[in-house]
Amino acid sequence: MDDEQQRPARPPDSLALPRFCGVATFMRLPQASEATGLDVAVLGLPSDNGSPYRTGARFGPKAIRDASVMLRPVNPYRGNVDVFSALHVADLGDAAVVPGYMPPTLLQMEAAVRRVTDAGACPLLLGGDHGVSIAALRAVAGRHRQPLALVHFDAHSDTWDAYFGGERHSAGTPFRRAVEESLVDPQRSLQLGLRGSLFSPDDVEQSRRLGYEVLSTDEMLAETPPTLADRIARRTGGAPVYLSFDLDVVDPASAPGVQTPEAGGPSAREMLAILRNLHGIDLAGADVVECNPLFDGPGAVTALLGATVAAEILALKAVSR
Ligand SMILES: [Mn+2]
Repeated sequence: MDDEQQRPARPPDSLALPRFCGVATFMRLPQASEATGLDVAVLGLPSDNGSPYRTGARFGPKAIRDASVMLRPVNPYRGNVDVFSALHVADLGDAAVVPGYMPPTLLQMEAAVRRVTDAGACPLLLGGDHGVSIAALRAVAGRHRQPLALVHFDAHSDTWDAYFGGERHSAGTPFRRAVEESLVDPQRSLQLGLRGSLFSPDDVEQSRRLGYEVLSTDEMLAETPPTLADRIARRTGGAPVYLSFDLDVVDPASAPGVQTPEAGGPSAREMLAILRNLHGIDLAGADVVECNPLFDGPGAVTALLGATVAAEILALKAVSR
């Protein structure tokens, strides 16, 4: 027996296991500790301090990253753009948070997002409950020194004034605070996908009084994805856009793993068609929030949808450059 035969069998390189296992980064991107030189930085905001009811969104970033490892870099809905050739992207891990304590958590998350925006990169944020968005908006609007155009997909307006006798920061309040703090220009902003039961008849009107354009789920789905995308582009009018995507905008059949499911929403397919048609958007920051793996269905369908939505946002950014 010669040396060649005694050598243990080793698979050729082409059969080496891809890096699907172990600690996942978003879409198996490289990890980075800072955003210098990046076009987009993925950052987790693992807080559910703002959840009034079904807590667990703190595990959302981890679940979305785990589900994202099977996603591929070429997007056939955007002219086969190879997202990671068009954009320098890395995963910065998660912001520090203080579980159970909203004010210090908001400060920690804002500081983490500022490290991205100060480096000139666009943050792609993985929540977390929707209460994280106010921290992100403070950082992104601060960087751009102007109110942002908000494109907000959600079954709920999240423009309530306070919860539990005066608490001003929760998953239900960020988009009122954002107007009060001049972080968003409501005249250039839309809330899309609202539906379901209300606390009071005023719940939707309160958003319109703040200046937002509001489309219910039925109104959103009455338009074709291209005409809806045109409407969003006209409304945002070239201002820097913050896109906030609450996974509960999608029907609970496609996204059961959320804090506040609302029956009767768009399917995953209908929602992705809308995202894949968006154009004319100068994306300054984005979040995908309310993924709660503790309530997710078989196959982690909500996390997979969250990962896919985040990948579509990256593709939008890639073709906008
Ligand atoms: Mn929300």
